Amino acid sequence: MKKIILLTGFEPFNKETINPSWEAVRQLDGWHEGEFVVHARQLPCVFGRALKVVHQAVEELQPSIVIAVGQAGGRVDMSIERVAINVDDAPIPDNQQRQLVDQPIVNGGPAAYFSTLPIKAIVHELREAGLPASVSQTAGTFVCNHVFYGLMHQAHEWGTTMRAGFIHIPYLPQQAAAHPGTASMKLEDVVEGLRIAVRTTLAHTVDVREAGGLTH
Ligand code: PCA
Repeated sequence: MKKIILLTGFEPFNKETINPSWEAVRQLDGWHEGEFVVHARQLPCVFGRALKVVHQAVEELQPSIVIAVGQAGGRVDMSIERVAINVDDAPIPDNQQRQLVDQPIVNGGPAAYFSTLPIKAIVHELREAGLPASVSQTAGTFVCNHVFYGLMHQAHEWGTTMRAGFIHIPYLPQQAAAHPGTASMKLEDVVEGLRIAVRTTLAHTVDVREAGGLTH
């Protein structure tokens, strides 16, 4: 039996008609890499429900690795998230018109969880491949951070060896055309970047030591 890598992407939100995260991960559904096979799942952009879909997929598939992916319009590169924080503070309503403010994701849960992906190695390999990438110090406080935190909490509670993390990606060029001045990445580059992220995760159980922080 093949081991499973779960990739998730989101449905469109905030008046967009497309979400590059789902467009990219769906292209990798069924991709075999050595003893691993990728399963892609779409998440609703809805607090609570998105996490439910993730929890169910993890229970059902028992993946070795989970990489959740989301759109971050305005970001300039593939942002490999370092940390998920235990708060929902939505700047806009979710797709069910709910706007949670300053609510813990898990009551009494730890303030934060770190990604267990080799984030520095992924940034290194993406840059080597000519793709823009950086470590990100915040996944925001909207549905993406919500899913990231809930996923890491699930991994922690279960005490599994499952490794998990989150990658934010920029707009597609067609979206950026409607938001002048914002950066974009072509879908095929994002798909290739995610392949690199998966391969790098498989190759590195321990992260590389390389500077990736910020002064502010
Ligand atoms: N991006 C949003 C939620 C869904 C998505 O693709 C976020 O960054 O929270």
